[in-house]
Amino acid sequence: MYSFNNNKITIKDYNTPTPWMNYMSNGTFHTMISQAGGGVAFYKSPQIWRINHYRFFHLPTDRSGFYTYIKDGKTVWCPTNEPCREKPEKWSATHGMGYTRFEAEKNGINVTATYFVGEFENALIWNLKLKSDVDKKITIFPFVELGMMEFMRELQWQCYNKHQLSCYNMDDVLVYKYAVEMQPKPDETPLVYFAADVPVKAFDCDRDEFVGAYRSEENPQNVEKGECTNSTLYGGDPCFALQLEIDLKAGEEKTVNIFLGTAMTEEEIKKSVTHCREKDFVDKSFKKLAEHWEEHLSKFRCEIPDKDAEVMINVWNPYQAERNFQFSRNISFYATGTFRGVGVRDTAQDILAMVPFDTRRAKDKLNLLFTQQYKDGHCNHYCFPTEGWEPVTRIHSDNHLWLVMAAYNIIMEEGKLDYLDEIVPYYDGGEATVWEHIKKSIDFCMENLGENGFPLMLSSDWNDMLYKVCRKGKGESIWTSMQLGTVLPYMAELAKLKGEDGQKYLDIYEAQKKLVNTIAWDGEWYRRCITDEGTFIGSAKEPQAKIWLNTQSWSVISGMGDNGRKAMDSVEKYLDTPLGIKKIHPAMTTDYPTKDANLTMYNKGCGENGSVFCHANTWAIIAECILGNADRAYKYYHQLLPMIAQKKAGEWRYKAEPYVYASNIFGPESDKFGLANVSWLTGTAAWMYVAVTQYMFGIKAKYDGLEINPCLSKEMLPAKVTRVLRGCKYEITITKNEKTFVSHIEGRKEYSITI
Ligand code: IFM
Repeated sequence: MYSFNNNKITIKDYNTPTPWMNYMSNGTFHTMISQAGGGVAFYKSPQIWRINHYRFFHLPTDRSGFYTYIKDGKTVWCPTNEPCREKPEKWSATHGMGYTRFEAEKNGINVTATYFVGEFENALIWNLKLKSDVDKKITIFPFVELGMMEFMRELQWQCYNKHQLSCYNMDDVLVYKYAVEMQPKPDETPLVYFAADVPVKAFDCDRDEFVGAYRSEENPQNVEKGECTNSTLYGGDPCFALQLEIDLKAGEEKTVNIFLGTAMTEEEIKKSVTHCREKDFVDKSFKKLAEHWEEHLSKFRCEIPDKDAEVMINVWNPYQAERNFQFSRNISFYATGTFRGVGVRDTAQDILAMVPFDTRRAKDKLNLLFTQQYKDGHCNHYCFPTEGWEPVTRIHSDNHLWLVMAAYNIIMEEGKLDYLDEIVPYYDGGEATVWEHIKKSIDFCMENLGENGFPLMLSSDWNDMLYKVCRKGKGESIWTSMQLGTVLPYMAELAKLKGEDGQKYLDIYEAQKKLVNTIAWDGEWYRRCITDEGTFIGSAKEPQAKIWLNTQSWSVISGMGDNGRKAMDSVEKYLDTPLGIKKIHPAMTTDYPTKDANLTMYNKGCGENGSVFCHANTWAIIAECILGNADRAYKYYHQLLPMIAQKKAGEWRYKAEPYVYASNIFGPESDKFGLANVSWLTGTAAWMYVAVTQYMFGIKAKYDGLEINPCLSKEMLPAKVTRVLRGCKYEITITKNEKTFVSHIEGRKEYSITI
């Protein structure tokens, strides 16, 4: 059904259990596209500048998209396979780094359609290569169903606002103008265009004219008729459809390029289209894209016996992490891109996997998050920098602490303190250096301790669902204490490097550690939190949700848990399944701990209630590496590899892509055990990358150099790794009997290597 080959995956059957997606982006213009050509394009923000219609959760699934109808006599088919009922005789879809390619054949016509977004113009390029065995005249109809740019407005106000839209022809370039009452940022809203680099015979801008009544993308009436009607649209439902006549000589290959792009004015559209139509533009853009990814992925590469792990480590995990860094949790097949902007907690974690690749990108993102911090040290929960909307101001106990971790990682990667001196404004006025910002994070935590001395939960910690048990403001988070414990030594180290006294951070650490080992220890594991009423969640004494994963793994990560080893044994005993580690055990009923302050509305085994929560699995892998348990770390790592979990669960049970991590997998208490959910945009991507590169391979940037401390099981040995640090390339070899050798291949080495 699929095969991996270098930096790509080829899917041979279009009928996958869910759409298997890929993302394309140049940082401004973005597209998500499935193996069947469905998907959505947007300019900067899917919330306010969405280009085409993608109908989430509707039947048929995965519509609409970026389709080209091939009309060959009476036969109509699409190289994307969907949406026509008539199917190609041969077909494959290949997802690569920033591009997707369809190869299809029918009735002697061969089409290769490559979709990508290049660096030089804000456009999705469809590069079509057409070939025929015999002389043929065919008509092709590239088509995009446009939508209102604001998805929520479309759902609510479409009946009025649709009559303010226009879509028209400007010298064979179709233009869509979204200018409606009360839209956000009208002056920054682009025009959308659709152009080809071959003559246009006719076009349609009115979707209903092109498709016809009671029809769909499956069988547009103007394709059936073989001609567009040159419809324009000043009010109604817009589309872009072009009619292109192609004369194919036997054996000859013809190239047609289609550009779906954005520009601010008609003049700019003309310039952009002229540029796109230049002879080498498409080839140059594609070459640049390939070079970009080659460069990006060269920062860390490994050769190991486990080839499934190898392809994830070298290609798909860093690729997913980059896309996740870029899009936060905004838009995927599962997330509609309507409500979540940039989450401080999530994005700060995503930054961790960007740091080894590009510290400037990491710093820019982190600086954005610092603008959401208040002078007292707490942070907004989400912000909407592109849309300009008000942030979500709930105060969580963890957001501000993630900022410390991200900043520390940047300093270690760069091996210099400069970043700490960058000045970033506070959300509530004034500005401060990054160093001051992160000190405030700790201060806020210390000023918000509960009766037992742990950090107050506030509006929850990393586990979203804890919000209900601390509404009265008294609940305390044991996990946040461990998160604090993880970053306090970082603060002490940074203070020392800055020539300041960091002892107070170590003192706080010791005090919290004591609480963790006394109040939080339950006998077999660490408890999770304390409710407003003083009940311990995550205790053997409780009837449900007795053990939670995070306080076990973080007891080790923070170094606080004197019983960390025992706690991690309990993880294996109670939480591990063949498809990954559950977040809690046993799953809860919806009236626990009380009907009014219940922890969950999720069905058992789903989402936050007893699923295998992949993000949190990464911390168990890290904890096992810290404890030196290479075999267990590998077991946890390997069982979550998407292609392995998919094989074990079965492709039609697992459903999601076998090349990217999902957020969670339904747990054994669900009758759908093994169903992977919310793939692509998940914190799993960043943390899994950190887990495998920095803990299993054990290759970590430290202030004065590279630390190499592997924890690899036999399946990963021998290992050969190249890692670029501060412009210097190293080759690290770890032999079967766990001896490590390092050679310096490129760049000027100015720091130490510790093995
Ligand atoms: O930590 C959260 C994240 O912010 C959103 N998804 C679920 C996670 C766990 O609750």
